[in-house]
Amino acid sequence: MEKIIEIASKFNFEGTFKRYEENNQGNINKTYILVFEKDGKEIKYLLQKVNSTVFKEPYLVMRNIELVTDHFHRKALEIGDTLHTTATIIRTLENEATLTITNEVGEKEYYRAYDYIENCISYNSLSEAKDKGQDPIMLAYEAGRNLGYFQRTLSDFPVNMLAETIKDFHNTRKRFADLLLSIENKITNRAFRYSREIVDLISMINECSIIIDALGKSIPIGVTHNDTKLNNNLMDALTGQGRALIDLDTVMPGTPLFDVGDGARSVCSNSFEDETDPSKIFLNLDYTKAYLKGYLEEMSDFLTPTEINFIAPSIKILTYELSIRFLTDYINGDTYFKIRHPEHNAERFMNQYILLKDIQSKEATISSFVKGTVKSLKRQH
Ligand code: GN1
Ligand code: MG
Repeated sequence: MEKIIEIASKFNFEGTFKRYEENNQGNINKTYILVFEKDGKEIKYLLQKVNSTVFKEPYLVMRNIELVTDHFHRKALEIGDTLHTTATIIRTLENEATLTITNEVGEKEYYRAYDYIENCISYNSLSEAKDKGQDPIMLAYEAGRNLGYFQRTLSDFPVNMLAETIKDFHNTRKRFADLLLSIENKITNRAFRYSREIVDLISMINECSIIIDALGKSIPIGVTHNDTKLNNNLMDALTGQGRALIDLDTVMPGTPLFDVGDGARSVCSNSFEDETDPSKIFLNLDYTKAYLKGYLEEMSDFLTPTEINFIAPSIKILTYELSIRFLTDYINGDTYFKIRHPEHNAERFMNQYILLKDIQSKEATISSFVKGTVKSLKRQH
C-alpha cells in the first residue's frame, strides 16, 4: 500500500478512501488533500506530515492547537456564529491528535489530520484575486476583520496554558543575532553579494526591536497566531467574507502586534513573496487602510494605547524579520524553508527587503491612519 494511504487508514476518517493529492503551498510541513466517499458524496480531509526539524515537540504543537480550537469552537457555538470557524482535528483510531510512526530508516514521523473547510478560497496575493475579478479592497478589509475576530475570540483564553513551541519565534534581536552568526559561520559565501543590504539591516536593528524590547513590560503577552499571511485566511467563496484563519502550528504566547504586522506585510503587499520583478513589490496603501480598518473594528477596544501606537511600526518590524530569516537560511545553505530552486531564498529575501524599504517610507502615513481610525471608532462606540 502506498505510504500516505496506509497512514490515512490510521485516522478516524468517514467513508471509503478514494484518492489524494499533495498541496505544495506551505514552506514547512507536507500537506495532502485526501478524498473519501460516503453515501455517494465526497468528503475531503487534510493530512499533514509535521516538519519535526522545525517543530521539535509535535505533541506540544498539537496540544496548543487542541486548546485553542476547542475554545474557538465553544465560543462560536455559544453565540451561534456559523460564519466563522477554525480547524477541527480528526483524531487517530487510538484517539490521539498526533500519529507517530517509525519510518524505514528508524526515524520518527509525525502526522495529524483536519476537516477540510468547504466553500472557501484563499489567495497568495490580492493582485492575484483582482486578476480573478475579485474586489481586493473588500478582501483586504475582510482579512483584517478575520484576524481581529480571531484575536477577539481568544482574548479571554488563558495564555499561560500555551507552550512556546518555537522559542524566540518573533524575537527580532535573536533573529538578527542568527543572521550575524550565519555570516560568521560562512557555511556558504553567499553573504558577500548582499553586503550593502546587510549594512542597512544592521542600521535598522534598534528601531525594529521596539516590540520585543517592550514585550512583557509595556506590551502585555497574549495569544498569538504567528503566521497570519494572506493565504492562511480562508474567505467565503461566494461572499468574500473572512471565515477562518488556518495553520495554527505557531499559536503561542506573543502579542497581537506580531499578527497584525505580519498580516499587513503579507495581505497588503502588491505581490506574493515569490515575486522577483522589483516594480511589482510594494505595500499597497489602499489595501493597508482597508485591512487595518477591518482589524481595528474588531479589536480596537481590546488594545492598549501603547499597542495601538505600535501597529504601524509592527508592519515594518515583521517584514524586517522575515527578510532576515530568508537571508539567514540562504547563507546557511537552505536548511529551514522548503525551496523550489537554488536561488529561491535569495529571491524571497530580496522581495521582503524591497517591501521593507517601501513600508519604511509609508510608516508615518499608516500611523496617522491608525490614530484617525481609532478616534472615529471611539466616537461611534
Ligand atoms: C512559513 O509553512 P508556512 O508557509 O505556513 C513560516 C512563517 C513564515 C512563512 C513565510 C514555522 O510558514 O513563519 O512567515 O513561511 N513558518 C515557520 O511564507 O517558520
Ligand atoms: Mg505556517
